[in-house]
Amino acid sequence: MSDTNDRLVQLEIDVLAENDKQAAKNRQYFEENSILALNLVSSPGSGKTTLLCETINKLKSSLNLAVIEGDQQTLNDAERIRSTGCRAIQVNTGEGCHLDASMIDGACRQLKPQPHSVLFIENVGNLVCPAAFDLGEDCKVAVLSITEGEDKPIKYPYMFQASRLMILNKIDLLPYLNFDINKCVEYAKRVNPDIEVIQLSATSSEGMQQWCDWISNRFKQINKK
Ligand SMILES: Nc1nc2c(ncn2[C@@H]2O[C@H](COP(=O)(O)OP(=O)(O)O)[C@@H](O)[C@H]2O)c(=O)[nH]1
Ligand SMILES: [Mg+2]
Ligand SMILES: [Zn+2]
Repeated sequence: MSDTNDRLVQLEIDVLAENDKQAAKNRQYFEENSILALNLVSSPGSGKTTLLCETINKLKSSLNLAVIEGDQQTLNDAERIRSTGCRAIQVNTGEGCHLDASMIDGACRQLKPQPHSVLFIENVGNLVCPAAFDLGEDCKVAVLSITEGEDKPIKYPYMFQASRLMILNKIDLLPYLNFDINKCVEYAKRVNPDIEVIQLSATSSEGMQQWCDWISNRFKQINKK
């Protein structure tokens, strides 16, 4: 490898090590306050914000919720979330293509999620580097919409390895597409045998109850500790 490549690799290692230190602090803060932080990762347009709005509408009467929205530009998604009545803060990453742990630290200082609450983090749409950046979350949730094709878990394996749950969204469109759900689940399990899978449609509501139950169960588990 050339000197330049060596330096680039070292820089990447340093950046990730620095991020991991802040992520550990975030995780401690979340644990001490019994905050369930879920990091939603996906490509742009898989339906994360739509899913969050529907999820908030279903859970807001039973759980305390807040959202950190990550996008390169615009305040659109935070405004969509706020229209549900839920507190939300937008983080714009500019040229950056992922959220990092210090951005979450800064956002939490402003947002002040309440103890015993669920904090959803919508990451920047990108199936690549958000996999490498720990935010201190309880877990990553990969949202894959069926319009993207069933091969994404093997094309972007790190994201699906890093996620506890894969949501297959937009199943209302199944009649119009050649999407092989069994194959997609098999690919996801090939890269992560422990990955859980929920099929749903954020727009038709099918499967939404299973997802809401999944959140409530995780919330109960972290509150038992
Ligand atoms: N048919 C269908 N469309 C959906 C569903 N969920 C989201 N969408 C649409 O997908 C597009 C992108 O959604 P958005 O929530 O902005 O995705 P994000 O970029 O991941 O936050 C919008 O036009 C949504 O209406 C779904 O379950 N079914
Ligand atoms: Mg969005
Ligand atoms: Zn990135």
